[in-house]
Amino acid sequence: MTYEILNKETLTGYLTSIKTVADYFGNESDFDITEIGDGNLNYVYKVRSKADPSKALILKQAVPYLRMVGEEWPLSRDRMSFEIRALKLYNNLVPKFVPKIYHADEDMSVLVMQCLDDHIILRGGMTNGITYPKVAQDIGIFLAETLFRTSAFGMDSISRRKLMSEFVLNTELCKLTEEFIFTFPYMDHESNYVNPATNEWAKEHVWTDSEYKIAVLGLKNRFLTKTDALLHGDIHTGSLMVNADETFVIDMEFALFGPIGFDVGKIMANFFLCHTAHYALDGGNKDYQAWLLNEAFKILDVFEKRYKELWKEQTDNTMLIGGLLSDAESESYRDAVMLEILQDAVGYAGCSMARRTLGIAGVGEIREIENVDVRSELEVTNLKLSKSLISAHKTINDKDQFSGLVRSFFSNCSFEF
Ligand code: ADP
Ligand code: SR1
Ligand code: MG
Repeated sequence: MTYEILNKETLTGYLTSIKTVADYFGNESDFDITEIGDGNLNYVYKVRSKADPSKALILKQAVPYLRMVGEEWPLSRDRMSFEIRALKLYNNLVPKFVPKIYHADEDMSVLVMQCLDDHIILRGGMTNGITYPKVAQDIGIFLAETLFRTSAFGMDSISRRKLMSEFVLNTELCKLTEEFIFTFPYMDHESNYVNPATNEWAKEHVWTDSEYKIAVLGLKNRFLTKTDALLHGDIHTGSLMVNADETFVIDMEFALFGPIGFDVGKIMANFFLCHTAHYALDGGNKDYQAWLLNEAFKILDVFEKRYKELWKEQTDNTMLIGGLLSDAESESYRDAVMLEILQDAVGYAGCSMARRTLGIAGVGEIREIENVDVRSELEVTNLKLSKSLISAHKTINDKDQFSGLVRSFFSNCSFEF
């Protein structure tokens, strides 16, 4: 089918022509259709059967521009092909953590998938101070399974190179990350967010701090050149849909082969950002803030434990074959690889703190605070944490040091809002 941008009027015709969708809806074609996209890039429609409202599906379509800016910012809709490929792969690797696919159409840049009707975006829940008992465990397992099983320790060489070839041309979204996470926030760039007091602080402590900027460039270089595993590429609390029992990962259009620590650090940073926001959101609810930090570090614990288990189970792979290393050698080599991931995670968490503060795409729990002075105090706090993480990342030797750094940073923060 030739590409066309769908709308509420044309959606029904498109959907009813797809057999899996028609079967799902029992050939009913009278729908309630709502555009629910709150993301930065695409259009997302919830399509519900009027005859049986318990039946609903999601249709996501990429348009040839960046939604958050508009048609004046062209962006290839190829991004949907990478989301489709990654979601198909995740449906094989970790089906319980991702939506089922009903239809995938690369020509139309469309994905029709399971509607997570009983789930909400984790960022919204965390902004409202809700705890989710399973979320850290689920994220840790999701990360370990997807990252290990697409790494050179979890795949044979030929299958892995074929898989890499399916993602290598996700050029435009990789470029967005290169610019919006690793470049623009560290300079006085026209695309940056504006809050005068925050920008004043950034001028003095970020944009003119050579050591910091060069350390960020080191992390950018690793992002560009290190192909540890297939990353989600945009895993933050807005890409997770949750309830008390289940965690789903969505929105994998940024998928690329890159350094494992990027995904691990990015999601952890989003818990730190929310921790900062809570100083203002509910006057510093210490119990909730403690939950946020505990969960962030639980993600890391669960990830590391499961990753090591998978390593032990998988004896022959691209990197290691039986007989190459003794058990003791294997363990010490594995510990060295895990340490590299940890140090990367610390550094990339630092980059995420800065990009969500100074870059165009912020986080709602802070950007939506109306009082600009309060907001600025929180933003400066996030920048200070970013600087600490980035300057320390290569010296962190274990998870406790990482946790100690973040916990002592926050325990020295006090605000009077
Ligand atoms: P974008 O790529 O533009 O960032 P997302 O994939 O993040 O778009 O989707 C935007 C919003 O649509 C999400 O924040 C969520 O509210 C909703 N959404 C996306 N996928 C689903 C789904 N499978 N079930 C229910 N809601 C969804
Ligand atoms: C212009 S950058 C937009 C951002 O939104 C996506 O969710 C990614 O995080 C990207 O960096
Ligand atoms: Mg997206």
